Amino acid sequence: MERIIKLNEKNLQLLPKEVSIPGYDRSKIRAGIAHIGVGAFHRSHEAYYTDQILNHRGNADWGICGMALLENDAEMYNVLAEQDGLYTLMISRSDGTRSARVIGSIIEYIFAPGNPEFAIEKLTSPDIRIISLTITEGGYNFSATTGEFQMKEPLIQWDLNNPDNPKTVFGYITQALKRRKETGRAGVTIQSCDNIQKNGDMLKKMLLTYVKEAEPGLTEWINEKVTFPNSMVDRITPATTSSDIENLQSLFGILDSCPVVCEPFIQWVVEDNFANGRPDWESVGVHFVEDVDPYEKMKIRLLNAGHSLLGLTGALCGYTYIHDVVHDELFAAFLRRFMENEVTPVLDYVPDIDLNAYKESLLERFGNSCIKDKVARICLQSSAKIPKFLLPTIHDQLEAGGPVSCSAIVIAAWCRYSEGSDETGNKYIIDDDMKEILQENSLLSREDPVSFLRIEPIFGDLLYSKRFIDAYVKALQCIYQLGIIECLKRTISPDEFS
Ligand code: CS2
Repeated sequence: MERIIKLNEKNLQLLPKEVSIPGYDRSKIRAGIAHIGVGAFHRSHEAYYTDQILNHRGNADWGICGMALLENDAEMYNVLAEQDGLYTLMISRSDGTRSARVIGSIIEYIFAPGNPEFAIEKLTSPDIRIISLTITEGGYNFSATTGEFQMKEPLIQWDLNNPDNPKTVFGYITQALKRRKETGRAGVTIQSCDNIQKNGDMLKKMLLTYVKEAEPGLTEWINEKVTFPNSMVDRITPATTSSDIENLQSLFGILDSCPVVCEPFIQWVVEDNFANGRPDWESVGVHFVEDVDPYEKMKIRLLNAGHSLLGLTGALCGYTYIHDVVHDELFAAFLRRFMENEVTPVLDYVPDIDLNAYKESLLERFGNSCIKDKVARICLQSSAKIPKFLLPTIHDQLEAGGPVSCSAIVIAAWCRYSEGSDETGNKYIIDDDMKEILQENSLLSREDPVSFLRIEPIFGDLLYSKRFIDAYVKALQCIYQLGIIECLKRTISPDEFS
């Protein structure tokens, strides 16, 4: 591209014709949604759906005000501010074709640590009718084993003592709801968009526990005026790299410092339970249903757990990209076996979904080499992911007397992964809030094979299931002695696995 255009409002009309740009006048859009956690996933998913509906008449009240609560979101804030909230979404298909669309739905952006009062006031504003969140699986602050809110966490304690200068989502939202109640404002919907089963119910439970301690008088008002729809969200969205930024320049002539690359597939299944109106997202393909549970269960236990399976086992062989892992027939066969034998039997009936086609589509989606999704992204924060993605399947199978051997291999691979180097000795960084204990217990496992399972906040009482321990120890010994490839081979041809 000869001509490079810097992305901002004033330059929108100068962009090449093949780049879609907002078809609406952004100056006429008001924010009706405050979104906390403006990472790549929000920008490929909810912000994209919302950008589409803003092109339809009658939705001008449903722009997004992005909100960053974490100090390390400052860079993203500065870039988005410089680009007037605009960024490019580059959809990469597996045949190598890409399309670029400038998303205009984020019309305001607030960096809360710089001015918490301003952020609280925004969340209190009557214009804001939906507060949505992508704060990652770890952001909900519940114990993996008890499911209870962790009141003793230092940041939660900080918020309890500094209600006007909070740091966590619980502190911010509580303060805003309190002010809404005091000023007689209407209710609001709080919409979780994270990969947690019954994410809305979970969020409600966590928030009410916090509120009981921080503002007990608010509980009733929340029960009456605030809804927490459950939802299943889906679109594979890798972290943006510098080569994505370069590709956008060379292919489309756009200079954008915070583009997002994602797959073509997108899905959002939401419980239609909104306290104070919502955009007509159904007109752009969002699926509203009465009960999201079977959809979430299917997605989290097949897609997300499938991802972790590929990431943790693939990392041991030194793979960098998820597509390379799944293009290896052995890993693909292992994934199919896990989905078929261990996950499918404990799923519920999912209306309107052909489960076999869904599972095959996952292999295709994981295999998209053009999105360059990294093993490292999948493995990060496994301590927050595995308890939500995989442990429920193991527990259900143990209760049903069904197979757990593939799941045990994934946990054993996670233990071996946590040593911090792959099977050829290459070191990598373990990006996990629990990395010290993970690494310590994984190294101890060479002597005491169940040491990793002793991490009680993750595994709870799994340590007391003899059937699981047997499968796990067998898998771990096999990985230690013969390596992950041999371990998978023996699982795929069980006769050889004695
Ligand atoms: C991934 C998800 O974080 C992970 O481990 O499984 O980010 C996954 O890509 C998305 O949930 C897809 O919708």
